[in-house]
Amino acid sequence: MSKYSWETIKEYTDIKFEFFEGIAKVTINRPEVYNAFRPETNMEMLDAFEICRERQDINVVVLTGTGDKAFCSGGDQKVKGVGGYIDENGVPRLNVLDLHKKIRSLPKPVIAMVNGYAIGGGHVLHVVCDLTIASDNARFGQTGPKVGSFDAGFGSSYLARQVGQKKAREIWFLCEQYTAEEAEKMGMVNKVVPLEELEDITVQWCRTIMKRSPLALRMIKRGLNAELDGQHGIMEMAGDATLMYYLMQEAQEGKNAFLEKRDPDFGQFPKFP
Ligand code: S0N
Repeated sequence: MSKYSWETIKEYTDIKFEFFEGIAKVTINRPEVYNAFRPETNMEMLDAFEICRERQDINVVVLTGTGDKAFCSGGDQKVKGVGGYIDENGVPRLNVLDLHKKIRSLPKPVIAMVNGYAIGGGHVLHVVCDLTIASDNARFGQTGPKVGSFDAGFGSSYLARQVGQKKAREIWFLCEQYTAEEAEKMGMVNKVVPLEELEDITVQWCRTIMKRSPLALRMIKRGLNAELDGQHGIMEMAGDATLMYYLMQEAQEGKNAFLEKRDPDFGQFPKFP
């Protein structure tokens, strides 16, 4: 039971989506399968993250799982079929990849609050979040090559940026589990705390982050992503540069001159060295 007054933002089947003092919390709510995701779970999370992007009163997002056993145990093996995870209409999907992109693109910080197993695709979910705070009972690991799957995308390349190439290969090749403390030492977890303090510390971190400049945080996230994301990362960073330019008088002058059918007077604006 949380001591914070989380208010439901929207009702879903597989997730809880709540709000408290500027923080949105997305909770995978399938404890019977250790919060494994099925296509519907990912569709709901995609919808929730889109709301996080749009809502002005949401500053930071926390991703977690219900209970004290698991953050997320990856793709639901019970609905895995030929070509992917089978949705309610019988269509095979790999739509957790869309969620990875969504989390990385979100112009707000996303914190994984890891409250137990972060395994397989569940491990990748914490990897793609901006920060990870883990309870001391958390366990981390990939299982793909053991259970017939793999993530050669962010789940390996971005993981390698966090823990180094050798460790990333070890994690994927051996499919062992690592303690929260080991994961912190490797550099893929920011902080390990007692389970009973996990939400408190996460809220504390959110409150600190919310005292910082949102636009500065946004640009830092973009820059750190761009370093790994190639043309796509540059495009997102360039998009934000355009956004900031549109906030300036210099950009307004161009538009106003067009609408007023005159030459723009760009000479009035400073050329910083
Ligand atoms: C988490 C583990 C280690 C916990 O072990 P423990 O404590 O012994 O508990 P269990 O008894 O095993 O589990 C408790 C109950 O939960 C069910 N359950 C657990 N995990 C899953 C799961 N992933 N799917 C369905 N059910 C699960 C158990 O069955 C049990 O329920 P009952 O008692 O009713 O049987 C351990 O559970 C474990 O190892 N779990 C499996 C971890 C795993 O292999 N996950 C899948 C890995 N693969 C992926 O995630 C796919 C990656 C992916 O999604 C992807 C990647 C790239 C591109 C696209 C995709 C994509 O597919 O979309």
